[in-house]
Amino acid sequence: MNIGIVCYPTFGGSGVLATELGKALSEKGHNIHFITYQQPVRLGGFHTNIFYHEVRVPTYPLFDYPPYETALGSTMVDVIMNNKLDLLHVHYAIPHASAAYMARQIVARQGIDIPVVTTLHGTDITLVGRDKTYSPVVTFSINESSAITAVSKNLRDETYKNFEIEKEIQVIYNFVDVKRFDKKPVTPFRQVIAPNGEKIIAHASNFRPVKRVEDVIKVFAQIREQIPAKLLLIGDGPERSKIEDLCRHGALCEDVRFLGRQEEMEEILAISDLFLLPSEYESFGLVALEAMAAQVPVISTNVGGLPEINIEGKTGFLSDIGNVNKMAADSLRILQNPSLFESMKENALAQARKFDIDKIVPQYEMLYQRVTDKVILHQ
Ligand code: GMT
Repeated sequence: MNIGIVCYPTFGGSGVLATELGKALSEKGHNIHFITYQQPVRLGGFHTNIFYHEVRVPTYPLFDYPPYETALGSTMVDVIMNNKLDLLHVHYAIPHASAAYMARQIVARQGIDIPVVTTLHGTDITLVGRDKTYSPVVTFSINESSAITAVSKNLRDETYKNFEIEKEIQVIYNFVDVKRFDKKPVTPFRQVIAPNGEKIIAHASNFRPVKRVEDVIKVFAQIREQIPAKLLLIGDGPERSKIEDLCRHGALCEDVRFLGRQEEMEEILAISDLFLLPSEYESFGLVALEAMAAQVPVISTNVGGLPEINIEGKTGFLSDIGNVNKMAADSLRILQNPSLFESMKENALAQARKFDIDKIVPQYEMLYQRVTDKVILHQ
């Protein structure tokens, strides 16, 4: 099939998922056309049947706000017409679903019917989309999609609760390529980070308030009071300088490393002993699944889709939002108990396997067959 994938090209979970999906589909023989404003970060390398179409947004002195949605819709039309696309799969509703609606109407005038699959990822529904500035357009464009998917049951339910959705929302969970995370820890790397055999705790996010990175620091401070430990902070975003201040005040600087945005998560997770995700909300928590695939137990909150991924007492522990004392106690329980640690590592990997790329990508292919009426034949 010729598939157009529209996504944010950045380090956010929706862009990562969309890019990994495109790569997996291309390996199965589909032609994938990414339509976005920058090369997606996880794309890398050369792939014979992956194409990248950049959305250019020319500026003009009149525009205080350059009209990205118009530029995106026009690029979609161009790609549909010139590459005989069979369908458009848009990740993150805003503004991708409404731009796809517009493109679909335009090509319909030329006698082309292009199905649109919209995948809801989280903040497009729970934070941004619910705002009344966006909600009528989000509701309309979701309802106009040929098929709608959500990345967890929780996100599906939140969408039904907050929007008047007239269609079925299918849950297709996010996935991870378990093979990619099957790395042996690189001893010299571990020694640089933890020269005296300290435990290594990791957190990765876009450092937005919803991630509650402050709680990561609070939990880490309590862990470090009890055992030698190092904290790796991966990612960047608006809260970063506040977090740096917090580390300085708590005299934690020596034991906290800010690694910035990283593409090779598997290398960092391979040397990590525990992953912290104390978010106020996660529709899924893709990064927690990646940690589990690397056999790293997860300490998370119990919000959103997280309980569907992180299983209490098996793959890690879950706490109420802000309960840093429990998160620290649970972390120590795992780090100080070798047999619990080993069993959680195994359980984490077993749980990640349930969300393996090989199990989830065919679910998208089946959906594509349904909306296009085309049968996919793999050699
Ligand atoms: O976490 C973010 O703020 C980024 C956001 C995105 O759209 O890139 O992530 C959302 O989608 C991810 C992929 O489906 C999910 O794993 C994240 O849980 C979700 N984030 C939130 O719900 C806050």
